[in-house]
Amino acid sequence: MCVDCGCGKSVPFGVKVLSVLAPGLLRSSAPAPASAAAVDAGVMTVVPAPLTPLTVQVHTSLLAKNDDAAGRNRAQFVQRGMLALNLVSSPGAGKTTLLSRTVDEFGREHRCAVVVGDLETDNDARRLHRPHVPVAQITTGSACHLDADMVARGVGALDLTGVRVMFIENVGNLVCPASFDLGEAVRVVLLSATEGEDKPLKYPPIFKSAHVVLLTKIDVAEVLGFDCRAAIENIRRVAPQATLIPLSSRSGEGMAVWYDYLRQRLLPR
Ligand SMILES: Nc1nc2c(ncn2[C@@H]2O[C@H](COP(=O)(O)OP(=O)(O)OP(=O)(O)O)[C@@H](O)[C@H]2O)c(=O)[nH]1
Ligand SMILES: [Mg+2]
Repeated sequence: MCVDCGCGKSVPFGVKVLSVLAPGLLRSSAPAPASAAAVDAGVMTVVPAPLTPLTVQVHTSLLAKNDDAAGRNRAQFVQRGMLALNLVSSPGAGKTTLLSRTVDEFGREHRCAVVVGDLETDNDARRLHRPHVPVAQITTGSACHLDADMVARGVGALDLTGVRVMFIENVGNLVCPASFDLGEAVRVVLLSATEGEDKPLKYPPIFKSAHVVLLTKIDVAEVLGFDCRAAIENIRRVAPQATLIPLSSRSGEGMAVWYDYLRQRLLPR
């Protein structure tokens, strides 16, 4: 978790909007105040004994603050009649490719918007931007996950007129995003054929928190020697609660099942 890997502190982040109405508009957030963890770090160095209880306390308050913001996001999504999904995976599992195809196909039927997080660059926002798709890129600087406050800033920068589905592409990371509720209704975890069948066993918290697991890049599974059956068994063992959809954003196999899943979860207007 973040407090163990050292990322659990407030960091400055940026929001860049790519939308129909305001292409290229840049909004930078004010730097966040230094966190209690950073201030306390010196004390912990001098007196190492209380380090463990103090760390737990910081973690708890960090997540409690995030949960409050996530609750506000969730209420706003429901009030606006928007289905919000948080897409999580290791780097390169195919989140942006999946969303590009989804906004081109499903997005013609139901208006979609995207908030996408990366440490640096607006590459993914540019890949996702279409005249009919408002997109905000969050650059987290050093944070290896999105938090609910970042999402609120990104969503707040978009023109949400007519939007039925809000996709949130999280920073590529199978560990820390598991702890951060963003206010989504559906958490989507991607496992790609290029990663190996054992990842659900090695990174169980994120899979246990999933409503749906997408087994991606199945078009290249055979050539890679990726054992889809073993991967599916591992997903089912760790995440029996999740809907499992094997698909390929490249060949299109399984995409119709994904769109059906989205359709069934749309909020009434
Ligand atoms: N063969 C194949 N390649 C895919 C598929 N989906 C994505 N890719 C490729 O996988 C690479 C990474 O895809 P992205 O969509 O950028 O992955 P991502 O999860 O958004 O990556 P980050 O945002 O950096 O975490 C790209 O070269 C894609 O072309 C797929 O279904 N099949
Ligand atoms: Mg991406």
